Amino acid sequence: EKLFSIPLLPADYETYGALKTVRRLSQMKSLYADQEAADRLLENGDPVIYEVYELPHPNDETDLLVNITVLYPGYVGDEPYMTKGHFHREPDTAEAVIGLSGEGELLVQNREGELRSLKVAAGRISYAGGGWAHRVVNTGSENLVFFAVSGANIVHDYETAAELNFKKRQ
Ligand code: PAN
Ligand code: ZN
Repeated sequence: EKLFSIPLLPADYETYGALKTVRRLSQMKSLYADQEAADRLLENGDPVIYEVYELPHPNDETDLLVNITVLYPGYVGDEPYMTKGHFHREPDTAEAVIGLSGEGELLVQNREGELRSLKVAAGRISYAGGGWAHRVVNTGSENLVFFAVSGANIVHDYETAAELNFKKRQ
């Protein structure tokens, strides 16, 4: 359905048929700097780092992707929990992140290697134009919940972004 109005809450998204993707540490371990700390965490289970709620949508250039992400608080060594991070490939279009609760940073890096950090908090919009790989880091002690909107025809390029190794600098 191309007309809807629902609350910007994970539970309402699920009721509306959102696909929920759960990202655990084991699925993104290599992205963290401290591999020994990651191994120690994995000995005691496999913590959920974040969950993405994606409404069903046509992969159409005339539509929008309107995801909610719940990024949990925590650390791998001294590095806060973060999303995997990606570029948008074909087309390399922008993304806006709107904070719903909690606090953190939108880390972005371009293909020239320039690294920038934009604040994410409730009631704020952070905007990354095309050409910026983007990842969100939870620097607080509560869930960081954010809404992200981009064109619906993007393809996520995780591989190139993983090579950047863009990190929260302490
Ligand atoms: C966001 C992200 C979401 C999860 O909706 O997809 O926060 O992060 P990763 O996709 O990097 O695992 C977005 O940027 N969409 O394009
Ligand atoms: Zn994106």
